[in-house]
Parts: sequence; structure tokens; C-alpha cells
Amino acid sequence: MSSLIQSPAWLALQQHQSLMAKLSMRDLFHQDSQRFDKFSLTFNDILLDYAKQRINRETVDLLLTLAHQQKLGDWISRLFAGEKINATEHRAALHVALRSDHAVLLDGVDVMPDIKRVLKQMERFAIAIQSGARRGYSNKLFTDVVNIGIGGSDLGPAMVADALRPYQLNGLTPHFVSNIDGAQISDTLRHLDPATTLFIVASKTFTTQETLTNAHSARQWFLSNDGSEQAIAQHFVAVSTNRPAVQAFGIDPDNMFEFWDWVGGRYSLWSAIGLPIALTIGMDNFYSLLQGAQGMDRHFATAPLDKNLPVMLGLLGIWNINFFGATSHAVLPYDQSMQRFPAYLQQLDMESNGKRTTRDGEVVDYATGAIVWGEPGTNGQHAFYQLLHQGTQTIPADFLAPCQSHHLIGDHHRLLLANFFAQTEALMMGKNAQEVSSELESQGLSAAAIEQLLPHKIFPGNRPTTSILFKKLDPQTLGALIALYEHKVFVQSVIWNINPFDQWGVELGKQLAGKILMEWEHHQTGAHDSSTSGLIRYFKTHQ
Ligand code: G6Q
Repeated sequence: MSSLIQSPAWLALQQHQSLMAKLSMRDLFHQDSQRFDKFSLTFNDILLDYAKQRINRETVDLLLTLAHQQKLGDWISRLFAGEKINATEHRAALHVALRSDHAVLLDGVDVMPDIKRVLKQMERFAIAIQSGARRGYSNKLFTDVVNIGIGGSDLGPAMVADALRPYQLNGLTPHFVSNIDGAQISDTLRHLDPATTLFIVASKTFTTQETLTNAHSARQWFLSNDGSEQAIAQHFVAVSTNRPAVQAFGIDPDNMFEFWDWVGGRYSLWSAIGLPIALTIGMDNFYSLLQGAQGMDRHFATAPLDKNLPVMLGLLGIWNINFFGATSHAVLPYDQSMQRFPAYLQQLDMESNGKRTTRDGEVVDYATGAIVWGEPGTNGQHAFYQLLHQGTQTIPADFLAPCQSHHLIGDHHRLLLANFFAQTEALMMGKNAQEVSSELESQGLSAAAIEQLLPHKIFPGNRPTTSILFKKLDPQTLGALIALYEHKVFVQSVIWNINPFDQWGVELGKQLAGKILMEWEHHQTGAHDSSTSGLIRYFKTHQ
């Protein structure tokens, strides 16, 4: 057995869970009218309400003891100090430097001058494009920007560009191409004019098959639709850590925006990977995004653990996953513009904490990262919420919403928020036999009909949710929300003693297809299991 699950803090939580499992939140709320005040925190315009979790004061104290036992405070300091805490890749995880306002040392050297230099380069470029100083080959203004990247080089900028659409400057429409499936790039290019289209090839390594294949197709499309070789420099820029590969692709290094190996892909939207964001909402708004994250960083680094939003969010996840056995976690934004937020968090969380070995290489004997999924409300309500309310699994959920909408149309926002509040209340309260019975009676149903329907209409309730409300989804608030989740993921990794900054599973995926492609090129059959061989044979005969 691992030392974690035998540790005093863990055992105390286990014992405490057996008591808490017998209590219902409905009773806890009845017994304590101050529950919301006791179990909610604020940071700037963000409210985190975790009163609808299966907790009491003792639960929080025990979780905090676990955090102290796992030396969370030290780990937070190590993260911000630029220590090489990504041990399997011998790297620091310094995404916090990308939004810092003070010197950050890496191996004794301040990384801020480099960061500021690239931010300035982005700023000059964004201004040149937006002002029309930089134009396409036929002197027309750029109207479209296509970001070609995948995973961390796609999900962050795509999510932010979508979420901050109300801040979009006139004139430049962003598009994101990630999938190697030709359908995505074909569909995107079909509507575009090469003379007014700017391409950003975004890849940390500049070796990713999907991105390079899409970039080559984009280039081919450009050349075969009036664009010339000389015009490539005007229409293609790159964001990467790999200068030689960018040059080999044919992009002038003057048109390259650099970032560094200490920025993990899924933590990179704050770097030049955020270029499509800066181009579409403007550099001032991009700086506000960084500032929002910086504020959350400061809070994470300095607030006491019991008043610390990312710490509490992380610990509640530990409580649900490790002590209540939750295997999945729903993220439910009541804001259509955050429709890509669950997909973004899916990568952030599952790629970071989907690990089965500790930092010391031991196989864990406790659960780590949960499955993260979700859709914007209220669409989810008319689909999968049935399982949240009455399914056999308990799925903890985060509900997020802005108090103010960007879209002042009718009564939509009030109705949307009424649904948010009603859902979290219903998930907590449930509906017992007595309530169902009197409801059906008042509808005039016979005793026999009530008896028959009753079990189907009972809702067990006691389903945990966390509510996150914020004033408005502006760049600063979005920056803070993203950083909140980044740090939540880090907190959990510290408790589980795993490295959240590597991704060997993703690397494996990058190698595997290469092997099969190589066999096809050399007309070899390759040694595979009978299923894989059968699939390849079927594909070849039907392609
Ligand atoms: C992120 C992962 C992964 C990565 C993509 C794209 O943390 O490492 O999602 O971002 O595989 O990699 P490149 O940016 O190197 O093309």
C-alpha cells in the first residue's frame, strides 16, 4: 500500500467519509442557515460557492490537513520559483511567468525580457494587421486568420477566441483547423480568399503530423489559388520553439513567434500560441487576459489555503474522487460563448492528471484524474442531466455563469440563470416519496396510479455541485477563470504525488501512426495483432 493511503490525513478522511455518507445536504442546509457564508469564497468578481458539496467544517479541516501533509505550500512555491518540477522532461513549468509582472528566474536567468520581447513582437504584428499596414499579396486587407495547430496549440486559443467574441475587432475572422481529417481544412478553406487570408502554423515541436499535413495542404491551396511562392512570407507565420523546422517548412524565421520548452502545450495560450487571440480581440484585450491570470496567480501563491479558490476547488475534487468514488466530473457553463470551455478543461485536466505512476515511479493504488466532460446549459438539461439527477452514478459538477450577459436580448439571461439555480438546488435537494406523493395527489391521480409512478419520480438528491458566478465574461475574468482551473489541476497533482506536466500518452499517439504509415510506404504488412491486421486489410480493400 502506498504511503499516501496509509497516511494519517488520508485515513482520517476515510473515516470521516463514512459519517458524511450517511448525512444529506438537505439536512445540513436545514440545520445551518449560514452554510453559504461558511462555504463560499470570492476573488475579485468571482464567487465560488461550494456549500452544495457533501461537506461540513470538519471535512474542510481534514482536507486542509491532507494538503499540508502533502506539502502543498512548498509545491506552490516550487512552481512559481521555476524549479524543474516536470522531472520526467527535466523542465520547469513556468506558464505563470508568461503573465508575470516581475522577474522570474530559470536557472538563475530572468526569463521576462524574452517574454516581453515576444509580446512586443505580437503587438507590432497585431497592430500592423489590424491597421492595414500589413496586407496580403494583392494589397487587400486581411479578413480571415486560420490557426493551424492541435491539442495545446489549438484548444486554448480556440476556446478563448470563442468566449471573447464580443470583444472581436471588426474585420478579422478567426478559424481553427486541428484535425488531420481533410474535411476540416477543406470546409474552412472553401469559403476563404487566399488574397485576404493569413495562416498561423502553431506547433511547439513543429513535428506534429496533423499540423504539418494541414499546413502543407493550406500552402498548396494558397499556391494553386493565385498565391505565389514569394507571397508565402506575407501570408504564413509560425509559432514554435523549433526555428530550424520552421525554416525547413519554408516560413521565414522573421515571421516566427518564439516560445520556450518550459511552456507546456496545454498551458501555452498565454504565450505566442495566443497570437490568434491577440489578432482578433486586439493586444490590449490580450494583456487584460494575462492580467486576469496574473491576479489569480498572486491569489494562489499568497492566500491562505482555506481562502484559496484553486486550493478549495482542487481539494473538493479529491474529496469526491478519492473518498466518494466519483470517476467523472461535469463542467456546465451557463454561457453559450463558453461552449469550448469543457473541451479545453478536458485536455487541461485529463492530460495533466491522467497518470498512474507517482513522481517516484510507483504505480498508484488510489484514483487520480477523473473524466471531465460537459456542455453548455441549458442544452445539457434537455439531454444528459437525466443521468445527473436519477442515474446510479454520482457525478460532481461545476456550474459556471456570468451575472451580466453581453447579449441584451429579451429576458434570456434571467431565464438562463433561473435554470442554473434551479438545477443546482434540485440536484442537492432531490424529491422524496412524500413530496412526490403530494404532488401527484394535487394533480388528481388515484392512489393506485400514485403507487405505480412514485418510485420513478423520486430524486435521491445529495448530488454535489460547485457554483462559480462572475460579473461578466470579459478578458480579465476569463484569464482568472482559466488560471483557477490550471492551479486546481496542480493542487490535485500534488495531493496525488504525480507529475501533471508530462504527457507520455500523447507522445505514444504521435509515434504509433508513423509506424503503420512507414509499413505502407514500404509495402510491408507489419506484425500486428489479428484485429489490427484485419482492420488494415479491410481499409485497403475498401479505400
Ligand atoms: C499538450 C500536449 C499536446 C500538444 C499537441 C501539439 O500539453 O503536449 O496536446 O499540445 O500534441 O503539439 P505541438 O504544439 O508540438 O504541435
